[in-house]
Parts: sequence; C-alpha cells; structure tokens
Amino acid sequence: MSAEQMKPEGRPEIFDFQGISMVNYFTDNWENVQNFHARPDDILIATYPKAGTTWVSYILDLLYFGKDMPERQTTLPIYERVPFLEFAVPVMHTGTELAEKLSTCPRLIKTHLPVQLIPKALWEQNCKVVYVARNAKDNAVSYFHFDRMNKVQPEPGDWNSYIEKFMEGKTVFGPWYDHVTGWWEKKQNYSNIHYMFYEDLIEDTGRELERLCSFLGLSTTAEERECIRGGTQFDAMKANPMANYSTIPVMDFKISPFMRKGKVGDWRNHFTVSQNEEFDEHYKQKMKNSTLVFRTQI
Ligand code: PPS
Repeated sequence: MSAEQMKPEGRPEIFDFQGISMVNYFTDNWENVQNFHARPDDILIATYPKAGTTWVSYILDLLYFGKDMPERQTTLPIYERVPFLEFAVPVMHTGTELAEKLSTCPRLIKTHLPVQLIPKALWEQNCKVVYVARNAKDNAVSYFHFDRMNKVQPEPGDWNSYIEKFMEGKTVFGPWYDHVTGWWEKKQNYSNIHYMFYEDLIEDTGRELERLCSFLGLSTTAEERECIRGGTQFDAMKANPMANYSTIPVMDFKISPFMRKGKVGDWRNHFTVSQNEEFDEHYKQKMKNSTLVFRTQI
C-alpha cells in the first residue's frame, strides 16, 4: 500500500470526550484502551503533546535495547518501538494492537492521555511512569506547528486564534494546565512516577539521564550514558529516519518538520507583547493552586 493510500481523509473535528477536547483518532479504539492488559514491567511515557515524548522514548529505547538489539536501531521506527496507546487511525495498526504485538520486555508505551483517563490496569500493576512536561509557551508553539503539518490533527487556524484555543483548553488532549498539574498531583500519592522537564533535558541531558536510570533501577556506565546522550541530541535525532517520523504518512514535512527547532524560548518568535501579557495573566490564574514551576528560558 502506498503512503498516499494510507492517508486518512480530511481533517478531524474536535469534540468533547469525557470533558476533554478530542478527535476520533484517539477515541475510536476506546474500549480496547480502557481494557488494556498492562503488565507490571510495562513503562508508560506520558506527556501533553509536544513536550519531548519522542526524545524520552528514544532515550528509554536505547537504555533498554540499544546494546543487545543493534538491528532495531536501523529497521524499526520509534512509533513502532513505543506504541502510542490511544492511536486509532484507519489502515494503520492501533496502539493497543502494536503494544500487544511487542515482544520486548519491558514494553515501552506512549500516551498523551490526561491522568484521569489512564486505563486502570496500569495503576493496578503499579507500572512505572515517566512523565515529561514542557513550559506552556514553547509547548503551544510546537503544537501549533505540529497541527499545521499533521493531517490527523484539526486545522490550527492562524497563530492568534490558536493561542486563544490553547488557553481555553480546546486543543486535542484538553487543557495543558490540567494535564501537567493532574500528573503532578498524581505523583504525590503514586510513587512510581518520574516527573521530568523538557527544559532540564535541554540544560543537561547527561544529568537527566542519570536521574532516569536511578528511577528505573538501571545501572549504566558513564560511557554508555554518554553514547546515548550523543545519539539523542536534536541534530542526531533529526537526521535519523527511525526517530524523525519521516516514514509516517500523515505528516507533511514541507509544511513543518517533526524535529522543528528543539529549543527553549522559541515562543519569543511567536508571541506578541500583548499576547504574552494576556497569557501570563491567564497562566497565573490557572496555575495558582499548583506548586509546579516551569522555566520559559534557560
Ligand atoms: S509528539 O508528537 O507529541 O510525540 O511530539 P514530542 O516528541 O512530544 O515533541 C516534539 C518536540 O520535541 C522536540 N524534540 C527535541 N528537542 C530537543 N532534543 C531532541 N532530541 C528532541 N527530539 C524532539 C521537537 O523538535 C519538537 O519541538 P519543537 O519546539 O517543535 O522543535
């Protein structure tokens, strides 16, 4: 089947799904998602879209399988190594099908679901969760460009209307604010969550790798970590067809590449002065009850 034939028709509409803005491509397989058979050694990589999912997925894949399965590095794209749990786009395998087919142990599984929609088996099995969060401004900019180029996302409109939608929580997977705070609160009573920040990863990938290994209980040498750090830097991943999504048919890289800039602070090239003021005011309100602190520059 050609990439053209595999493309789904048109752009999806957003609708309310259990209080969250969603599109059918992430709800059509809901019964299987909710009844997902988790195993105790499954590792969930959870994020609001565009927070660094692919980066952390690649790091985890290399930590577990980089040494013993070198052929994997040249043959299997990241979205097959780390299935996207709620993904349900016609003519492609669903996330649950891909997860069930995985022969590796542990299984690495990606999700963008807010904490309240996570299948209960993952909690019952006490699965490890790596959550990655990114500051709201850069997250919104990255999501805007992603929605422009990705046919399974709704049309973003122009930047001015998009940032309003983002603030209202009308982007797919719902409000960024509730997502990052919901997972942060979960961490307070579920100890198997490692909460990471994109900005920390940019600042010192090696340090974050060490913290990740300690959470996962993995012993690695400094040399191994350095090798993974180098292989997962932005330029390396951008040039790597197994990591850069160039093999997936639903994205149009002529509009914007998946590996776009990979920076902290690109929001300054998008927000006007008044948009920034309005955003900051709104942000203060939305986040006033949370202890979470983000950096919008490093
Ligand atoms: S998705 O579609 O939700 O899975 O996207 P996600 O992977 O979460 O986020 C994509 C953004 O992460 C940037 N990225 C990286 N930045 C730095 N280093 C590395 N290695 C890296 N890999 C991915 C990617 O460029 C997107 O951010 P923007 O700001 O759009 O460039």
